[in-house]
Amino acid sequence: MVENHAGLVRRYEKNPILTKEDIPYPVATVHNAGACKYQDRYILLFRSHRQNGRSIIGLAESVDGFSFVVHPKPFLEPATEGVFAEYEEYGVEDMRICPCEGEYLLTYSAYSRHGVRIGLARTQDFDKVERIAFISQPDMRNTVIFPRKFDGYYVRLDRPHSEINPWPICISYSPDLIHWGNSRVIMNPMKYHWDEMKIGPGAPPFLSEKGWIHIYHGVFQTMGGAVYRMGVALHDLDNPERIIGVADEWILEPDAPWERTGYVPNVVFSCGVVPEDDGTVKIYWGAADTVMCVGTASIADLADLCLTRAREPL
Ligand code: BMA
Repeated sequence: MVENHAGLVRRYEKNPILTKEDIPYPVATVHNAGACKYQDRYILLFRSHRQNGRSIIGLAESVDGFSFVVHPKPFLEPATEGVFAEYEEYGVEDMRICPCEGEYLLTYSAYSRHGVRIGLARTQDFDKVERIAFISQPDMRNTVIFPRKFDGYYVRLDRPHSEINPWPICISYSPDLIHWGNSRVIMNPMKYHWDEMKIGPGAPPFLSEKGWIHIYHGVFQTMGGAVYRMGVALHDLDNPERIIGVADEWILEPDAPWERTGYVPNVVFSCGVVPEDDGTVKIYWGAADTVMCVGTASIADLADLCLTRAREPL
């Protein structure tokens, strides 16, 4: 394992763990995978650009979380009929696997001539997928659902866009997964800071002893283009809209050669984590929108960083 500059996230020494050569159908990239553990197997639902520039979702599985085998067929491609076809015409991207109350909720970006909105699907077995609904209007991306309900409500973090306050993280609630409301902005990008241009939910939140840990992405615009890094925030255990602390420093930035160059240079972007019983978490990220990587971190260290090196969330 090699330490990154902050030492919190340890990169797996055999990164990248998936490249387009591992995919048994023609694709240009494999990145931004949702992740979970299902029946003692690790599952990645990754995004791939087809050679027409539009994205689909593929499935890979592993027994150790590091060495993955890809299924022969894609997991989800744009729908061909009905309302889903209309809103998925340009592709499906960046799927999150949200384990919630005994099932796996899947959120993804659906692109079409109408913009980008969030699709919600579910699976019980990672074989059959049932699309449920679109749960946002355009333009919304990056939606993660907490692993449990709070006072009977599902809770999600998402990321809308407005000209007045571009790209903050919001929270909203739903009794039935379809109708969402009571939304509030709970976290903003910070001026002249590594996440000043935009922030967005990354992986579904997971538990630490101090609260829910949410790994998010932050973007900084430079003369050489945007740089995508990862940060961490700690949410209250019983009231997830209360952010206890956001770490002032990023936890991972593009550094390895395959993170610095590729389809989109200087990107590390996580859609999935797997918390383990030994107090560590496996963090999966897409590198330069081209390959998949993994690293590990101590869950307690991530929580501590949010408490000891905090900045204001709003
Ligand atoms: C964002 C999304 C991500 C992507 C990132 C960097 O806007 O499209 O899927 O990884 O840009 O290109």
